[in-house]
Amino acid sequence: MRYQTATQWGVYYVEVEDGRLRTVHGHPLDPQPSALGQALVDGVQHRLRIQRPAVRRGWLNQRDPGKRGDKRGDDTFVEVPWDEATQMAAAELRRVIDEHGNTSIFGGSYGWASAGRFHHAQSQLHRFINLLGGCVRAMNSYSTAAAQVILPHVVAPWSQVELQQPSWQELATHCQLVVAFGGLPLRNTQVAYGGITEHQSGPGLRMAVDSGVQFVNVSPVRGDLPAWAGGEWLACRPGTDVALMLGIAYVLAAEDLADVHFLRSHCVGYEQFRAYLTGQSDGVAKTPQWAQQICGVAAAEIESLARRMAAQRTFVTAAWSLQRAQHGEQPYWMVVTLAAMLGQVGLPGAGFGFGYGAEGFVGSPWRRFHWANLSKGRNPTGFAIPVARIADLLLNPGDTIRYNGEEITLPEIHLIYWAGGNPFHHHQDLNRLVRAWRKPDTVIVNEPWWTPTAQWADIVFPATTALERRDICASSHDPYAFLMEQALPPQHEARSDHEIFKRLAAALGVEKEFTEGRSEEQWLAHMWQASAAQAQRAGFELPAYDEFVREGMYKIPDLDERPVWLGNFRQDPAAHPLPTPSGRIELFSDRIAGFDYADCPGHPVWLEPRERLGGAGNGQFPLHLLTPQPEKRLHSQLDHSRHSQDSKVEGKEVMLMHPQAAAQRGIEEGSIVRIHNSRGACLAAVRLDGDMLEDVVVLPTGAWFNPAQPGAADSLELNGNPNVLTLDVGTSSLAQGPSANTCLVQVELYEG
Ligand SMILES: Nc1nc2c(c(=O)[nH]1)N[C@H]1C(S)=C(S)[C@@H](COP(=O)(O)OP(=O)(O)OC[C@H]3O[C@@H](n4cnc5c(=O)[nH]c(N)nc54)[C@H](O)[C@@H]3O)O[C@H]1N2
Ligand SMILES: Nc1nc2c(c(=O)[nH]1)N[C@H]1C(S)=C(S)[C@@H](COP(=O)(O)OP(=O)(O)OC[C@H]3O[C@@H](n4cnc5c(=O)[nH]c(N)nc54)[C@H](O)[C@@H]3O)O[C@H]1N2
Ligand SMILES: [Mo]
Repeated sequence: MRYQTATQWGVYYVEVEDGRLRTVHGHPLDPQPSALGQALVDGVQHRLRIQRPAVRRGWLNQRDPGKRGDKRGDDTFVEVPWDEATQMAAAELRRVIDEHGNTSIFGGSYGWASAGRFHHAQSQLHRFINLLGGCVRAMNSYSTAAAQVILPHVVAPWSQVELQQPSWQELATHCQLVVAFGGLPLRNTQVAYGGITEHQSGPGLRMAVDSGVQFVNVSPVRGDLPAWAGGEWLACRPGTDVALMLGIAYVLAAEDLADVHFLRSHCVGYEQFRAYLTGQSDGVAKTPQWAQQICGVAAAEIESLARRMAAQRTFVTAAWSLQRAQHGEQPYWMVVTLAAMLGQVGLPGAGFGFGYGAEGFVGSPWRRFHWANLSKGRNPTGFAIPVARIADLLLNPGDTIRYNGEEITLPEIHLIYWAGGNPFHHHQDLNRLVRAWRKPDTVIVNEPWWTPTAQWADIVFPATTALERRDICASSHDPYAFLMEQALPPQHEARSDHEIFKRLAAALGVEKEFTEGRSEEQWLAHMWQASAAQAQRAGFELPAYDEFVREGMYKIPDLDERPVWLGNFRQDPAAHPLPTPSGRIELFSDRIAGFDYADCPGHPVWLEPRERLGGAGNGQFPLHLLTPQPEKRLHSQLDHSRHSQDSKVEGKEVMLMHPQAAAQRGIEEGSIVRIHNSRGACLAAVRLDGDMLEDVVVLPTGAWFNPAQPGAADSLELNGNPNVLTLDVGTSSLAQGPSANTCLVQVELYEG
């Protein structure tokens, strides 16, 4: 039998015979189906599936809640019947709430889980836990935390930026020069949060190249722009783009290439920024020579790029990775500042935008429509931490952290509930996380597979995958609603997240409130109705739910014309002000200056990170480690599948290394190496690549955390999970985002 399904990386047909998933094909409506779909073939019905509810022995046997975490992650599990596991988890939730209150539960539960709108694990958890009085939640994302906090002060909310910025079509038609900090790695555009039907990034870039748009890839890695795009490569040291951008800005200002009229009519704060640029305010002129010292790009190249940018219709863009680093707010503020100085903001195919090589929806031309979500109710605690501050939360209760003009005092956490994410994939400095993770009394996890997060839990509920239930994939950045058919029965004793919480809700006396009397199928129809009402307000009509199910998909009508983002603002800034305090683009922000943060002052600045090539920490650890997204999987998902495992060497993740850096260390193609710094060490296999900076190494994320001695302070990690090496500090007091890309290491041949 053939069924259609949708994933975070595309839509597919799956063939099922005798209860086994046999083959997966891209759906015909996708012009470039992602090969990631192949991971489903053996990944779903895998021996690593969690078969039955399981409880950790040490948790069961330890009566003192304060000591229950001691062996977490290094223990065995006992399988227990569903009812028993449900009763145990319900009783523990009750106890913790009664003894310590709802702010002692951490339910942030960050993660990508699956693409369905109803079976969205985190929403199900939040809906359930809000009925019990709520929990501590998480704000912003690992993807774009710094961007989400800085950009509303400077230009517009992130949701507006990512959905309204220019499309590939617009760039192909109007733009002449795209300067891409972090390049446009199409590898990442296989994926889009909430699902994707037509992959348009590859064709979009192709269209722009064919129309004669020129590309400059500013990155430590040449491959961040496909070779066929014919672009230029400026090899910038990681974490130093702001210095390079300041060098460009200096040339624009010094050579009268800045659009002073636009800066006066549409921006505030250019004078303060200019005083910093010229050195008037701090005694350091940010000349191209100054920039070269920091970023490694020759001053002459910086000068010529600045002149080209001023002479042409130019689009300035940055990868999301640039803001996933210490002071990650600054490169984004500087991108906006450069575009403002060029004076082309609001012209078609010009200005600025972000993430064209980050996810597949960025730059797509579709009409944006907000489909109805599962209602999560209200979190009565109203309490949230910046998402990447989880280890701080667990380790340092009572501490106060600064965040975007507020102060947050961290409560003491006694229970963690996680559904649909993998913190042992996504968080930085995992050895620190291990210490933090052992502190709470109890960790409850819903997971389909025995991932590291399941292994580091106390009560584990087996969740179904998307192929074992019916759902609807429909995202605000994609034109289709797509039916996700149930292709397989729930495997072993797995249940949907909804069903898991429904049973817990029943045990805790809130089942009626949780389900509102609806079955899963009735919920799908109900959510469809809610979307239909939203569609009506947007001026079009959805088919009836039954008709949608029969057809299997629905495409929303196109808009006649897509407006040029910020076009109105350009034409008349008084009539169409930006949602910033001044209504203009803020190159100096009184609001941010008022926060008085040394690590994020009132205008964009170059700030020394804790670690960088040519800077702090470089003497002891000579190589900069980048940890980009993996080509062969979505984060850690389905890393056990053949599709992902075939890309490894001896089961280890492959790290890119420059031949010269390798030769100096007696390392060859295929060598197994130990990568280490003061935070940890892991093993990886080496692939040599001359097309990157000599002192940069690249180890993609996603290998499952596999410490040789779980829980030991600095155990060697065996699979190549780079997060044992990365730095766990906030981007700054403003956004407190993750700083994964600020990371120096040493590499040596492993002879163990
Ligand atoms: N060093 C470094 N670290 C990074 C990054 C980086 O660039 N560098 N990137 C960061 C970014 S941007 C992100 S978004 C994060 C991603 O981090 P995560 O989103 O946490 O990673 P995933 O591996 O997608 O985790 C999703 C989990 O949900 C499970 N799952 C799938 N379907 C279901 C379901 O239906 N129900 C339940 N209960 N579970 C399900 C999967 O098995 C998987 O374990 O990583 C971050 N970490
Ligand atoms: N196949 C696949 N695609 C994915 C994902 C996945 O897991 N797998 N994850 C998705 C998610 S959740 C997200 S948030 C996006 C992330 O999208 P991004 O954050 O944009 O992606 P990254 O791969 O982390 O980084 C892109 C490139 O930036 C370069 N780079 C890193 N640091 C610097 C720097 O300091 N300066 C410059 N100039 N360049 C730098 C790296 O060489 C890297 O290849 O990707 C999404 N796409
Ligand atoms: Mo992300």
